[in-house]
Amino acid sequence: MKTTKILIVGANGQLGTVMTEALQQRFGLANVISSDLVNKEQHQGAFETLDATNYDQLQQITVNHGITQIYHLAAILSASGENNPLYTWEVNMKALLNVLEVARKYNMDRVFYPSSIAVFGPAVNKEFTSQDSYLNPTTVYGISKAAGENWCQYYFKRYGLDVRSLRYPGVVGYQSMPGGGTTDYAVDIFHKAIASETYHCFLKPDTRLPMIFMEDAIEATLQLMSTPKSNIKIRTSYNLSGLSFSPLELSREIKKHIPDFKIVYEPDFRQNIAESWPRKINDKDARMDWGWMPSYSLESLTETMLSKLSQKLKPVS
Ligand code: NAD
Ligand code: AKB
Repeated sequence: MKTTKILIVGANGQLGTVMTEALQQRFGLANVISSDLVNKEQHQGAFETLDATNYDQLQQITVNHGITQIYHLAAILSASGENNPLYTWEVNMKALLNVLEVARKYNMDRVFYPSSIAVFGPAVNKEFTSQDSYLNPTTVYGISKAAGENWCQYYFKRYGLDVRSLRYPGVVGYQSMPGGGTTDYAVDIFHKAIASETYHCFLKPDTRLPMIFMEDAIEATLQLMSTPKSNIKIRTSYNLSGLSFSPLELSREIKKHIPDFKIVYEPDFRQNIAESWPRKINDKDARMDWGWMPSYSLESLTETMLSKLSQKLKPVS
């Protein structure tokens, strides 16, 4: 049996930072190679500088390290994507196709591709969006993720490549900062609350969105990737649910711990993006096929974010 050697593409990002550590713990430091556009020296173990839109670089790293699995996390997210639509399409699609091609050519065991709730648009039942809802995304990011999911299924059906994917909701974690998404407010708000600053929220108070705590997002990914192949019935991408809340509900929960916390609402272009997305996700297929069950509620997410961030951001005396 060959040793599992994992390449993480986009390892410096919000998810990559935490995913790298989780995979290193599970597979050993020597078997996980992190990569991104620049080396910020934030990871233990081997790091490779990689622009995933460059096939030759990706191939070289694959050969040099004998890579058997790729976790492809690099992307331009929803809000940043709207500032430069064609560049976003170019990065999101080219990088994915390079990953799929290199994985096919080198007969890799498995590939992980994160999709998003952004694949959904105005056509769905927003209150409980089911797996097979019609996809009519309104952002270039959502369009690229919907196309990406279909490419993953194509590589599975045509070449037998074992690509697995999750439609993550907005990820909330204390370990890293989010990068250019519409759900970023749900992390930023905690940083302001702890700094005793007013939070200027770019969404309206009642904008409820699907979210997931970082620990749950990582657990779901590891669970999906270790499930026997025969249990994976969906080869586009699995709906995944954690919890749902609005800025008003989150701010009320924060105020239970920090009564003086203040939030003001100044919606911008991200409001339209948020309004095009589901408010709650139905993930019954993930629960049925590989036993998914989230652990965090709004109460436990808020408590954990506040206590972990307070420890992390405490001034050194
Ligand atoms: P992020 O923006 O924080 O990180 C993305 C990383 O990709 C960055 O470190 C960036 O430098 C890197 N990158 C960009 N272009 C690259 C390129 N050409 N080559 C190599 N690296 C490149 O994103 P994230 O929040 O960590 O998200 C990871 C993945 O999960 C993305 O595919 C995203 O669409 C998906 N996702 C994230 C969320 C969320 O809430 N964080 C929700 C749904 C889906
Ligand atoms: C974003 O807001 O763009 C991401 C996502 C939900 O895909 N967090």
